[in-house]
Amino acid sequence: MSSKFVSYEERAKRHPSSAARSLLETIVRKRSNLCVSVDVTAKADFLDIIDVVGPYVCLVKTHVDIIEDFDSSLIATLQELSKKHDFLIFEDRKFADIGNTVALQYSSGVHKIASWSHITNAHPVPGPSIITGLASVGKPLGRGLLLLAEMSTKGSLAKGVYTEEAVQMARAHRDFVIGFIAQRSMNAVGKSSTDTGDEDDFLVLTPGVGLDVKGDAMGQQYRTPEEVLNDGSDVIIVGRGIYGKGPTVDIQSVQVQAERYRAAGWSAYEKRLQL
Ligand code: S5P
Repeated sequence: MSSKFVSYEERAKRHPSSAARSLLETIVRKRSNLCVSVDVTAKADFLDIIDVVGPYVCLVKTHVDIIEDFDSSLIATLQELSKKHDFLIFEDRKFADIGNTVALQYSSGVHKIASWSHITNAHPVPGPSIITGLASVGKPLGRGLLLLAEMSTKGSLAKGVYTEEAVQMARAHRDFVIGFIAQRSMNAVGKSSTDTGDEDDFLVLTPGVGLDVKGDAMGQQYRTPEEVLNDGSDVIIVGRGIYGKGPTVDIQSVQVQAERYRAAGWSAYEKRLQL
């Protein structure tokens, strides 16, 4: 029986983008479609969590601008951990400015994101120039970009025509845009059922994933790995569900939760191949 979903392995073989292929190959090698979002403010916690979740993830998502004691040694250690545990790095920078400004924010400043982050993301709100600005820095380095086509929060404005336009922008820049932050597959968005054009294979990375709670006090909304995989998501992004909500990090529990979410994401993937 052939599934309506194609396996990661098959997609890795034929994906035109090397950044997308790298992520798909990592997913297959590690049997993990889990991305852990490490949103903590102390460098020591940040690196401890990554060292512990490393074996269970295909991707580590960062917000480097929230780290209080950031210095360049943090990036060097992050890169060592990425090699040690075989995962890629995604700085969740959510660029949203004119092309010239985002190119500078991506390449320069304290964080020099393009030099170490395999994948980053941008809001499509400024229009296609945000892609050309970021591509001028990221493409020569073999980086990949995700557009925020939808968000996980209550009352998000990223819907309807906005989402459709984001997908059209991505189709026009397939050489750099590898996919979306979204809640479902975007491949068919804006296409009629009789469309015989190019088959898209955009990756979909989905935040707002939790097994125990449905939301937080600030508008976040959670769905289960199975729900998002069945809607066509490829990678689950999990933050507090893994590293907890308390002021201190319980590193043993982080390991248990990372394996729990890895297993949940992978079994949801294996189930959908039967659909
Ligand atoms: O729509 C979105 C897009 C993103 S990238 N909703 C999100 O929650 N995110 C990010 O995913 C958010 O910035 C945070 O880093 C992570 C979710 O964290 P959690 O603790 O709620 O799992």
